[in-house]
Amino acid sequence: LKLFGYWRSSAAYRVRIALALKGIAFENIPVHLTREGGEQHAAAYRALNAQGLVPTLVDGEQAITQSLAIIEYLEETHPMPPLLPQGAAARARVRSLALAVACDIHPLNNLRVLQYLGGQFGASDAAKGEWYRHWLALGLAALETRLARESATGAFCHGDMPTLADVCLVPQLYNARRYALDLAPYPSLVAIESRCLALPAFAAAVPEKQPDAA
Ligand SMILES: N[C@@H](CCC(=O)N[C@@H](CS)C(=O)NCC(=O)O)C(=O)O
Repeated sequence: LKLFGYWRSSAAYRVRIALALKGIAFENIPVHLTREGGEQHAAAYRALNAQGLVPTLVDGEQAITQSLAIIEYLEETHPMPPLLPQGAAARARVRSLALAVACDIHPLNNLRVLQYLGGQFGASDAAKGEWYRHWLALGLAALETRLARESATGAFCHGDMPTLADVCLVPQLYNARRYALDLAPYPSLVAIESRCLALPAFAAAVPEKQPDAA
């Protein structure tokens, strides 16, 4: 397996956590997102990933894009340990928490969105930071409400084993720290994050431990 990613990409970070939790060996192939305008835009990479985004997982002849599709592929090809719980309602809850991060927080704060805000609308770095923290705070507040009030929450987002929801939450909180969001309003999220990061699989996947970390 080859993972095309970038140390600070939170979508790639999700996949690294899933690979580590499942104990799957892989080759890490860095795609630098800012050097020379961004290697993700090069024709050779776009041949693998038409969107020009990381991550891409290559398994033999298959190139799989979209971090959640990659993780569901890993779940189906390497079921143990599972990242989705048993039961339709429980699986829907975990996917709903994961998608709240992956569909409603992350895309608004992606590099290309921030670059467009600056290039097209003249947004300053300070304005881009405000934008970033606005969407992040809105999304994290809803997650905090859910995780605090729903009885299915355990030591992790769902019960006492890490799931796809934790795999998405932890990289998003990394981004929150990077953009200096005050995390005090999200005690449930921070407690779950610290339990995750105490596990070797999560610890091994952190951006600073990757070979391409600047
Ligand atoms: N929904 C996609 C998002 C992928 C994505 O946006 N990746 C970011 C890094 S976290 C990226 O490649 N950005 C490059 C750019 O914006 O030019 C996924 O989950 O894989």
